[in-house]
Amino acid sequence: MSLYLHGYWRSTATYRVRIALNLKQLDYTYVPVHLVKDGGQQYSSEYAALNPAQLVPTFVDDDEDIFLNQSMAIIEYLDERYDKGASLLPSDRLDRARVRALSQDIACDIQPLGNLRVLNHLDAQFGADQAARSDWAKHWIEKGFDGIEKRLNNTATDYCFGFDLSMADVILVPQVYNAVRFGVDMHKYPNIQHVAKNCNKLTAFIDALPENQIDGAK
Ligand SMILES: N[C@@H](CCC(=O)N[C@@H](CS)C(=O)NCC(=O)O)C(=O)O
Repeated sequence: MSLYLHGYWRSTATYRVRIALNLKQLDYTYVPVHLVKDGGQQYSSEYAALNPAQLVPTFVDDDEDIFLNQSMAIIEYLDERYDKGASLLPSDRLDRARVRALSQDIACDIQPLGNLRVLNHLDAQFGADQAARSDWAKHWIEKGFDGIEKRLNNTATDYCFGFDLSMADVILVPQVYNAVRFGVDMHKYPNIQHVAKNCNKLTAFIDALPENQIDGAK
C-alpha cells in the first residue's frame, strides 16, 4: 500500500487530510509543495500535471491508481476504503447529511474566501495591503463561525456532534488554527473552542499540526 499526500504545512485543506489519515491509522508519504517559494510550487508544470486546479492537497493511492483533489472527497474516500481506525462519517443517513453540511459550512463557505490566491488577487487587482487582506480573511472567518457557534449549541458535546468524532471535527480544527493566525478572538466562540480543545488532545490531531510537519516552521 503506497499513499502519498502532496500538501503544504499551513494549508488548512492539507491539514484536514493529515488528521484524517492519522485517525484512519494509515501510513503515508508527505510530499511538500511550497505555496510561496519559487512563485508558488503549485504552479509548476509537474504539480499542475498532478492537479490542474493548482491547489493543495493532492492525494495518491498507488494501489488503486487514483489521484484525488478536494480534501472532503479524499476524506470520504479514505473512510469508505479503509475500515481501520476511526469512522469519520456516521452510519446513520441523517447524521451523515448533518456532518457533511457542517463540513461544507467551513470548506465551502469560509476557507475559499481566505485562500492565498484570493488574498493575492485583492492586492494585485484592488491594491489591498497586508492589513486589509488580513481584515478580509478575518471577517469571513467570523461570519462563518457566528453561524457554526449557534449550530453547535444544538449538536455538540465533546465533538461537533454528540454521537462521535466525525469529518466535521477534522475540518473544524484546521479552520480554528487559521482563525487564530488571522487574529480572530476565539473567546466569542466557546462551543467551537471547546470542540477544538478536545480534538487537539488526540494524538492524530497533534501529529497533524502544521508546525509538526517536515516543511513546517518551528
Ligand atoms: N476545496 C479545496 C481547497 C483547496 C485549497 O484552496 N488549497 C489551498 C491551501 S488551503 C491552496 O492550495 N492555495 C494555493 C493558492 O491559493 O495558490 C480542498 O478542500 O481541497
